Amino acid sequence: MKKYSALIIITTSLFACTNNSNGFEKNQDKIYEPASLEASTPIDTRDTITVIASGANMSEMQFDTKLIKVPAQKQITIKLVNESTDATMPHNFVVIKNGTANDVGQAGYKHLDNAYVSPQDENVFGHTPLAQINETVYLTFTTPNAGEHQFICSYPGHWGMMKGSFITE
Ligand SMILES: [Cu+2]
Repeated sequence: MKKYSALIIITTSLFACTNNSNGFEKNQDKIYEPASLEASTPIDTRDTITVIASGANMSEMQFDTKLIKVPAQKQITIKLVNESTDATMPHNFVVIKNGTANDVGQAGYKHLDNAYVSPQDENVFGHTPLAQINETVYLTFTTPNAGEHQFICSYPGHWGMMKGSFITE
């Protein structure tokens, strides 16, 4: 019986490590598999990966994934659904060079007219418009070269929590 309890504790702490302290119980990797993608085509396009943003406030806000894995140099569509329940929680989805979240967020701060992304930002591969609550927005773009990139929500104050790995291979 004692052994059994110890095992549960170990399992629980492993789980806590991989899920941060933010309670991402809905969090799941999104790995490109042609059969699993929606055939729906918002802008005359191909493969769509749906990402859901949720949370009623700054401590709950989250994407439903921390890892998106897609082919390199392929045109795909990201469908961002904003399921946040409070009007102060607009979100976007921005694909950026690895490690540039703060730079992109700071640079975008003044650019409400461009979904809080600086139009000239060389760290940005692509971004959706801002999605207000209950809105869905799309990004159709050609994925970057093979490597490890990131995605964030660049809405002011969000990119620290709303981010994940965007792997192309
Ligand atoms: Cu956000």
